[in-house]
Amino acid sequence: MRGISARDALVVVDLQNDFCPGGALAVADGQAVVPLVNRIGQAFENVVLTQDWHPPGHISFASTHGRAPFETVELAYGTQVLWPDHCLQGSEGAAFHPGVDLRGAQTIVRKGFRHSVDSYSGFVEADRTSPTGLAGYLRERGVERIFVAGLALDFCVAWTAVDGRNKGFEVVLVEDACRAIDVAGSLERAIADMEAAGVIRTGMGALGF
Ligand code: VGL
Ligand code: ZN
Repeated sequence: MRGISARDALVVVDLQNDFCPGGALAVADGQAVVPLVNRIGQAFENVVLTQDWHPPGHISFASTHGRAPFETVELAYGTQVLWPDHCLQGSEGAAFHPGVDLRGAQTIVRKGFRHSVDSYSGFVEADRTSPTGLAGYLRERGVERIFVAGLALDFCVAWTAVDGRNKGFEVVLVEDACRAIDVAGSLERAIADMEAAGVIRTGMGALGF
């Protein structure tokens, strides 16, 4: 693998309080990713953060449908897993984990901000047609390859990685700098989807971090 240069970007996915222990949609051991991502970030000239950012009553919230978290509903754009209310715009839960030290990060891409469309992916919303602008941003800045890490491996990280491939980027998953939710086979499916899309799976050690 070629060395990291200005043609690379680190995409840090959803390192937010609500995805860490004590948060509304806590990912087991999620906080463990924070120091790892801080370390990786130092090697990159280009760092981008994604931030899950939902309005009250968002369509992905179980409470919106009077259902229980982790059930699913069929929406116009397909099957939607229902989540506890999380990452409410402007809330403490939506803030980045206080340990995140990526002061040099250049852009924060917010997603899931439209009431009726979720967005796991940092590139394209769940309707699979509405772009967030991230691909254009990266391309215009000369980025050809992205490294992806963060939370949760089987949802927002995986969808971001696969869509990165769909948008024509080389994609490297730093797998040990991620943690998964793992509900109803989601982790196994996410790994298979990333493999099929040509995402390169590797870890901190192999990359020299
Ligand atoms: C995520 C479920 C709902 C994630 C976001 O960041 O993986 N998962 N919203
Ligand atoms: Zn969400």
